[in-house]
Amino acid sequence: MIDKPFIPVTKPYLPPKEEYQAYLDRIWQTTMLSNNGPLVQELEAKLREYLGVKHVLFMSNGTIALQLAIRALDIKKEIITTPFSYVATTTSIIWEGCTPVFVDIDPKTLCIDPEKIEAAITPCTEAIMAVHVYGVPCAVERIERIAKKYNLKVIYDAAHAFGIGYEGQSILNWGDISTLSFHATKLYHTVEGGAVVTNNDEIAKKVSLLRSFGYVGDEYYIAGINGKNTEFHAAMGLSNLPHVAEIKEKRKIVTQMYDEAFALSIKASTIRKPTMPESTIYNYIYYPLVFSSKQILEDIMADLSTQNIFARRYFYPSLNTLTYLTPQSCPVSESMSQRALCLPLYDSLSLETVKMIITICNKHLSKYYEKTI
Ligand code: T4K
Repeated sequence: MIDKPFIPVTKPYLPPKEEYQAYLDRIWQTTMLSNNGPLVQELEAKLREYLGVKHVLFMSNGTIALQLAIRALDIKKEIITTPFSYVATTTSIIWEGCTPVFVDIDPKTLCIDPEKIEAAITPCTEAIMAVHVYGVPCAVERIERIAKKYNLKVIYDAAHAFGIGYEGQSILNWGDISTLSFHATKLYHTVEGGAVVTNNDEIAKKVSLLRSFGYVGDEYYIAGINGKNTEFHAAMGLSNLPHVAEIKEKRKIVTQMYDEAFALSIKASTIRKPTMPESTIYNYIYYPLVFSSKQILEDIMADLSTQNIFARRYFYPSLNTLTYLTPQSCPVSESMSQRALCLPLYDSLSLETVKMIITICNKHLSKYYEKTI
């Protein structure tokens, strides 16, 4: 047992208890606990305004949001998707009875490579499900052009893209649907939770029905499911929302410390950070580094763990290699997933700990740096 504080890759923000309690008092007054209660409605209204989008449908998690997105768009066959993501991106496609067709990623952004999408389109392709991985915006304009040309639907898994701005507006305004995750490990959370975001009234109406068993009153319209979330989760979301700016600011400070400390290694190409368009307003959700070899990553992870510090291999393995799928080749993603590591990043992470993480990383990086000069 190591006698050192446990430093995980992330730690949830918790709001001042009295702010959460004030919302709980309202639940005790109304005794509405679930089924689209007043706090869920208030949260959805505040999120619409905060995110600058037309419809936000609060869900029980980000995975059901992806599944309902697929259902609402009536997709049944092939979905072109990225292999570099959390496993839920792929499993949601499988759970909806569709086939994931993997297109390799752009080594610079780590998002789906738009240059490779057209070659993967078949008569069975119905949609593109891309991920703004680590909050890095996908090549949305090019994806839109391809989707128009081949009459495909576009779903953005925006689980990491809460509050991301691109070209002067929310990144969530692209595609037919974007989905969010409000899981405890996210920058903004509702303990468990997620959302479907769309600017299309018809889609919003259908998702709303699908989320709640497919009926309203005595009218049963479609075969829905239970994707609802509760008043308690909405209360956490309402309590956390006013603190997002301060959470982001603290994460930004840590990010800048890492950036400065690793500048030399980035220059020497011992490590790389995913690049994003200049117009991006970032949310500081992750601090990913891509090392020049798997060995450096493993050495650093092992050394950090001796100090009870746990960086995480988001995202490993590359999803095209999942054993329950028909093998498909995506060499860039396979290589990146061997070498990508997220360092601890959260608002309450002490700057002393950040310095320790930097010292450990640089001890290893300098060895490789010396070898290259
Ligand atoms: N699409 C994408 C691109 C996603 O990244 C995700 C989820 C989804 C879709 C699906 O959304 P959800 O259905 O989950 O809403 C985590 C999260 O469970 C998952 O939400 C997230 N992405 C994924 C990237 O990461 P793990 O396996 O890394 O979580 P875990 O439990 O190991 O937590 C990491 C560290 O955080 C722990 O070492 C300690 C700390 N922690 C965690 C929790 C849950 C806390 O301090 N408190 C906590 O309550 O998956």
